[in-house]
Amino acid sequence: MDTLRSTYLDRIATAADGDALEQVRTAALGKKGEISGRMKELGRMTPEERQTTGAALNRLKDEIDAALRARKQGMEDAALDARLREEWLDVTLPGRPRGRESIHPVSQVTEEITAIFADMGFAVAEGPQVESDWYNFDALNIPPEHPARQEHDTFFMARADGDTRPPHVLRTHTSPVQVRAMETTGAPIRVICPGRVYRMDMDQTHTPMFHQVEGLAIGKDISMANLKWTLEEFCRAFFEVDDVELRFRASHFPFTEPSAEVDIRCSWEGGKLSIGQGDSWLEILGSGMVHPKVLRAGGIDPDTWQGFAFGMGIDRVAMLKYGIPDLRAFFESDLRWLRHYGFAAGDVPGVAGGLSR
Ligand code: 2U9
Repeated sequence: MDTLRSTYLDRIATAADGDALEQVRTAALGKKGEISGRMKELGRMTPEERQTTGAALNRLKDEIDAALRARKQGMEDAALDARLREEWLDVTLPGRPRGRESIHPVSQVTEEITAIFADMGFAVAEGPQVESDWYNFDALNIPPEHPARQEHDTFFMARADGDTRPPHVLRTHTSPVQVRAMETTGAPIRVICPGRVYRMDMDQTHTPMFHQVEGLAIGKDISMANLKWTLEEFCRAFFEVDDVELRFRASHFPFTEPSAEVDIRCSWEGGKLSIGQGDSWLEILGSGMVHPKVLRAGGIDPDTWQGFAFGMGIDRVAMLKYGIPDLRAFFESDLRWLRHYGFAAGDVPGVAGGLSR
C-alpha cells in the first residue's frame, strides 16, 4: 500500500502537464487502473482482511483523487498567472488611431448642446445612474401614491433578502442630478444635466435606455420670459437657423408649476424636415417654473428664489437635426451605421466655429 501511495503521489507531483496528469488518473483510478484492480482482489480475501484492506484502498483512492485535483488546480492557477503576466494591457494609453473611428451622434449632439448652454453661463452637472427613490421621485414632488410613479416604467434594483427599505432605481430622468446640484451649490444656480436615463419601454420610438438633457436656472427674479428667450436662443443655435418660432402649450409636470410643452415651427415638405418655417409644429421640449416644493427639497428657500427648468431627449433631437430615421439603431453598435452617421474626431463643436461644421 505504501509503495502504491508513494509511486502515484510522486507521478502526480512530477506530471509535466494536464495530459500527463490525466494519464496518471487513468492508471490509478480508471476502470482498468491499479487501485480498481486491487479492489477486485478483495473478493478472494477473508472477511477480516477484506475489511482492513478495503478501507485502506478507499483511503488511498481518496488521497490520490485529492492530490490529482490539487495539482490540476495548481497547474490552472500557474497558467492564469503566466497569462496575466504576459497579456497585460495599459488601459491608460491613448487609443491607436486607425483612420475609421467616429464620434457617435449622441456624443456629438451632447457636446453641441453643452457648448450652446455653456455660452449662456450654464455649468454641466453629472450624477449617479442608480438613484434612491427619494432623489428620483419624492424630491421632485412625485410622492409614492402619485400616478407619475407608474408612468415612469421604472427599473428597480434588488435588495438583499429581508431588507425592507424601498429599493434604489435606475434613474428615470436626469432631474435628481439637479436636486443634488441645488443641495451642493445652493442658489443662484445655472446648470444643465445631460446623461443616460432608463425606462422599461421598447418599441419603434422607445429604448430602455435613452439620453436626456435637463436645465435649471434659479435666481431672485427669473421668469417664464427668461425661459422663453433661453430656449429660443438654444433652438436658433442648435438647428442653425436664424428664424425660429416656438409655441408654448400649457401642460402639467409634478416638478414645475406652471408647466409648458414647447413646439417648434417646421415643415415636412418632400418628406424632409426643415426647422424655422412651414405650417407644422414639432414638440421638442418640456419646461416650466420649478415647483416651490422641489426648491425646498433641494434646500433652496422658495420665498426668496425662483427659476425655470426644462428637459428634452438628446436622441430625439439628434434624429431631427441629422435626419436619422431609426432610434433603435443608435444602440446596436453597428459599425456601418456608425461610419454613416458618426462624426469625425476633429469636429469638436463650438458656438463660434459653427456647431456641426
Ligand atoms: C428640477 C426641477 C425641475 C425638468 C423638466 C421636463 C419638463 C420634460 C421630458 C422631455 C422629453 C423628458 O426626455 S423626455 O421624455 N422632460 O418635459 N423636464 S421640466 O424639470 C425639473 C428638473 C429638475 C430640480
